[in-house]
Amino acid sequence: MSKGLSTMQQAAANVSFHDAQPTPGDSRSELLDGLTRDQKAVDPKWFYDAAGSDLFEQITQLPEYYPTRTEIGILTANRQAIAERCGPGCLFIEPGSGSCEKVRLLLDALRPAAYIPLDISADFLHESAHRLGEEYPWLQVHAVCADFNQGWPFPDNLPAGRRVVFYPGSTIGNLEPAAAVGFLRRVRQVIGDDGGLLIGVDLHKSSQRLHKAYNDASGVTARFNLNILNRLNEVLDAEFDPALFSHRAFYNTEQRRIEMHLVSERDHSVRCNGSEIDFAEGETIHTENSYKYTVEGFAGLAASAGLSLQESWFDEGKLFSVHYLEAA
Ligand code: AVJ
Repeated sequence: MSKGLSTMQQAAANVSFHDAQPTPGDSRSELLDGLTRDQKAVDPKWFYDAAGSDLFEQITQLPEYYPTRTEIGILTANRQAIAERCGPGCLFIEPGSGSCEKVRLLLDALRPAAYIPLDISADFLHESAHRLGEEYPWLQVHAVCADFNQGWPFPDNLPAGRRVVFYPGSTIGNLEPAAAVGFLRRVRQVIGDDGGLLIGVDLHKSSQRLHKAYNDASGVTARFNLNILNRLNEVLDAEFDPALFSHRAFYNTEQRRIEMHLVSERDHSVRCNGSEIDFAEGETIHTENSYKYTVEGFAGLAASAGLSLQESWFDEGKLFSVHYLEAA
């Protein structure tokens, strides 16, 4: 295998696993760097340990959190039109594929030559790809364990076909606009001149609606946010006390992004990696941005990455959008 890929196991005839052995970044120094800035910050990727993934799953079921069910509705209602855009026999590539749930909504209409899920979590990827392969015996699944922020290593035994990248969930909203353009440029590289991108993007809307989606009445989002402190305690050998922080989420209308923060309830210092980090009362750790776009705004962003918007699908309330793009 090229590019350092090795085929690890063959679970079923139609499923193969490839391990790109992502180089572990220096997690400690990355986290410490964020926590020693003027505005303390932690990257939202740290939310997703086992407990955090479970809490996010609960978030997707909340009455206030409209994105997941709305996107599922859009994909389901428009699968025929989406499949026509992607074309039969494509290579359907999903970075950050997680549980491989949403692709199931499209597979029967899409009939891709292969599905290529990329995920950094090896165990989760193996299990999800294996289950998918069992449920869809006609489907070739080439699962790649990789950090798609470092590169998109593909196995060299892929069938021929146009490459279409699938990036649902408005995950792109976590990125600052400049980084989002960087991600889209990478996609443009991966799909070449004749491929496509199918992407889910949450839409700009009333602050009140957005506020409720990130401040649910049952407090699940608060628990999700606070759980990142447990992660810091593990990775940094630190002593953050979740009882001394509270959840804050608001819509920054100027930048059109939800910001999530953890607010220190009082002046205190936290032992962390052998030294102390000081918090003033009211000081925050910025844990997440979730950018919301207008169609025009997203089309402009994509255009600066060499991608042109071909078609968009919405729910009736225009809460969420799914877009199909091609090389400009
Ligand atoms: C997974 C990044 C799309 O921004 O809505 C949900 C994460 N954070 N509630 C989002 C999240 C708080 C979610 N994304």
